[in-house]
Amino acid sequence: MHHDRNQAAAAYRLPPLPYAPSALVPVISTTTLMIHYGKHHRSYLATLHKLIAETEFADLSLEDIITATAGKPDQSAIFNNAAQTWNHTFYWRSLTPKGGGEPPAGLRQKIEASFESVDACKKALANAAINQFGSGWAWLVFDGEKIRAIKTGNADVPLTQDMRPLLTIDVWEHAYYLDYHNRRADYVNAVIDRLINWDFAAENFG
Ligand code: MN3
Repeated sequence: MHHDRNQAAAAYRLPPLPYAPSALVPVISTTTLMIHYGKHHRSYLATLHKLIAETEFADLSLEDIITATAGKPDQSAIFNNAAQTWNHTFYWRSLTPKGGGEPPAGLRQKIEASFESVDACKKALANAAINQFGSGWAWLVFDGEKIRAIKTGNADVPLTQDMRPLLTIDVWEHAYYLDYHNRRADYVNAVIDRLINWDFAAENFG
């Protein structure tokens, strides 16, 4: 590898999982986590490397690749693999073994101003996740004024819509099918009740 690529290349290494693969049991099984992280996430990153080698994107940060390729049909393979790489890193951090419960005070105030209550916010996030048709993601985002619950299809990420992601839930079938089969709502509700990382969301809210 050429020396001036080192900095960009570092950004594309698979970040370590922030916990052991068994840490989210019983909500997410060790097998699901090992395949999801070790195969799916790794494969998006490996494909991205192949696609951008020797291109104008080779030295860009992941976020810059996503922004530069969003909405361009001839760059959709690069966009999809860059966004899926980013989304999964963000998803691992959106979960934590002793998660769920209530958000910290600063974030809670903003949630109550945006949704009336923390429970209403959790319901809106669950509805976004359950109602996403096909593969995609549910997100809490800050749009500059309010916190909102939104959904995106396939690899799409709110970064390209000028919204700041606070946390995400992966609703691709590979995220839950081994553990929950077709019961996506059970996966989503268990994640929100027991794994969601409100401290991470508060950190992103700033
Ligand atoms: Mn996934």
